Amino acid sequence: MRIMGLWRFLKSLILVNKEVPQTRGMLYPRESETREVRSLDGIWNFVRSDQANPTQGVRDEWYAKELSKSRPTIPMPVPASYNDITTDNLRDHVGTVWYDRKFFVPRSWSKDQRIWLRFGSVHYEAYVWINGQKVVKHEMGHLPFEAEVTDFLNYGAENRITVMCDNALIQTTVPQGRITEVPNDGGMTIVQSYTFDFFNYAGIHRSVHLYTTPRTFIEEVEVTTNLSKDATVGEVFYSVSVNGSAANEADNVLHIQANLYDKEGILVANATSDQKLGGKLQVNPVKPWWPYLMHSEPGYLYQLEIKLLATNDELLDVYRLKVGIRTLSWNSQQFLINGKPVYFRGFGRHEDSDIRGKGLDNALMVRDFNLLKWIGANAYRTSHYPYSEESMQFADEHGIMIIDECPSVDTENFSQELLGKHKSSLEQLIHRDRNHPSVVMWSIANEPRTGSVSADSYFELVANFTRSLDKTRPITAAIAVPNTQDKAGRSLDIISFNRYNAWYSNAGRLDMITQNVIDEAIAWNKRYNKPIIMSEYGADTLEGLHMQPAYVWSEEFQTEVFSRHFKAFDELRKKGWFIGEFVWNFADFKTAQTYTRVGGNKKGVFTRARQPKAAAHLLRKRYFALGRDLDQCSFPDDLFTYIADLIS
Ligand code: GCB
Repeated sequence: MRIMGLWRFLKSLILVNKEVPQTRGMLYPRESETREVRSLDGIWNFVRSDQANPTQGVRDEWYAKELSKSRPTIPMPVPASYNDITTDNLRDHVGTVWYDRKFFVPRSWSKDQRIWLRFGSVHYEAYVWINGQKVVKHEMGHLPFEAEVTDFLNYGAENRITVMCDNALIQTTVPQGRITEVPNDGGMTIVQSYTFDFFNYAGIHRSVHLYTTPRTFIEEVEVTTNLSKDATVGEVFYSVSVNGSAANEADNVLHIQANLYDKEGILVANATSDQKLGGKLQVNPVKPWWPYLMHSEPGYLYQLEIKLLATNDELLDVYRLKVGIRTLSWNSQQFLINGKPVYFRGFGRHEDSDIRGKGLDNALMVRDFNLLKWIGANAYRTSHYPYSEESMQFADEHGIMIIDECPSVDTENFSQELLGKHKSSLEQLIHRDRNHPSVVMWSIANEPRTGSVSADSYFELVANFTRSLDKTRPITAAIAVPNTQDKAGRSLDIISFNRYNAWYSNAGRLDMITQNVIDEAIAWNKRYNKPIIMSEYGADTLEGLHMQPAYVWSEEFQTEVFSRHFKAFDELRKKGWFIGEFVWNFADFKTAQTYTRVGGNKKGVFTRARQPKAAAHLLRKRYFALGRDLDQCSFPDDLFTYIADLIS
């Protein structure tokens, strides 16, 4: 046993940099004059496998016919997590579940085009069949995947799609978990455990689309932007990849016509590509993309129209996407957008709500953005996994800055296989999100166990890999080990730390917050000479529980905890290298069952139903005060409640 342990330890020290599979395509499905999009969202049929026999459905080929022919099915909404839909213990199911539904493909789609099937995300692993034939397999929640299904479909006829989804997390999945078999009253049962603090919701979490492309089509568009020093001239660099036979014909020189339109739909720049299908558009005068409250017109987006043309100028394909023109830069003290230093004021969040779990919900998304703007936040971290593409587009539109986090949380037991998956999660994330102006930083992990020796080379490899994919954004990770033990910080550009003073340490001691926060931030900065963010702080709070003097779990306590942190942050801001404060959490959210959680994690500033707790009003005053002081924003009329004309 001890020899095995030693061997595992030694192996973890000699991690090597292996290639990871490269994502292709995956442009967000959009209609155009050359493309059609259909949604497969709705009510699907659902079967759970026997926990003790998770591969039975594959062996018995449940995908070969309708699921209802193999097992009784129940209705299941898509998109949604399946866990909280039923009244039985589906919530705690471990292993595989099955979905199917029928759909029609119009006869017109059979003509000279390609059909793609795209999932916004399935957690955690998905196997997909069309009419009984396997079309794609994908591992990793929260990220999209797609497959061409042109040759699998019946045109002008009915089709069947079957999905098997596996929620099991083990030591080499991202995130990690453990599956154990333990005795229960009925004999033995399978139990999923994990150390991270949110419920492992599973299922078809985001929309399922069928979309068409021409035979030769725009497969990828990559955009980067630049601004002149005086911010009057903007540049948009685009690079396009094309897929299809026309791309390989020697006498057919494909080219791109790129047109850029402003918000009013006026053409402000156009260009024809070079032979590599890339080029530059210049906008003069430009309206840069600014974060919310940093400018009177935040989130300014242009529309980039990409037209793929054949030699004879025949139009082959058209794809449009929104583009924000901005620059990012950073040094050992600051993070700057369009040359202006940024002070982040925001939240760690979760995709989580009652009943639908982590399922995409447009009503919830719009409500959340309304609350973010109401409270004066300018940023959030996608703790602890990539959020929906729809929410990324919304953040672009509203000027909310995003620290974009991959699904690596509480990472430990660093192995070669885990490293490969971790890198793949970042590759998929960056491929998906690289064109979003709202994405200003990559977070490569949350609370990894960076005290261990093997974390050193592991995070160096992960950070270098991330940099090799995108040099335009800085890299961070939210670290919780004491700075004296940490081994990952040297590989990052910006240090984020999570700490729960007066909660997990010195519970209830409001007098032990301010100085501890100041001391710890200074220590991180001294150790690494990099900008510092406090990426998590907070206190569980039961809405409606009031206690004076403040007592843990009460609304008064959360308010006081925030206020003591604000004091520390204001001290730290004077130092020049402290660049942001993020409350944990935006809203209450569900976790695994433990005696420290009452119906879930209650550190939300908003309840799970998205109503403010008392501390929300305090936080709102602070975020707007910071906005006015740092970015000259104005106050909303209702920020302060009239008390008496004795008080100004
Ligand atoms: C943390 C984690 C977060 C937890 C939070 C808490 O440090 O990053 O996922 O939810 O603490 O409330 O315990």
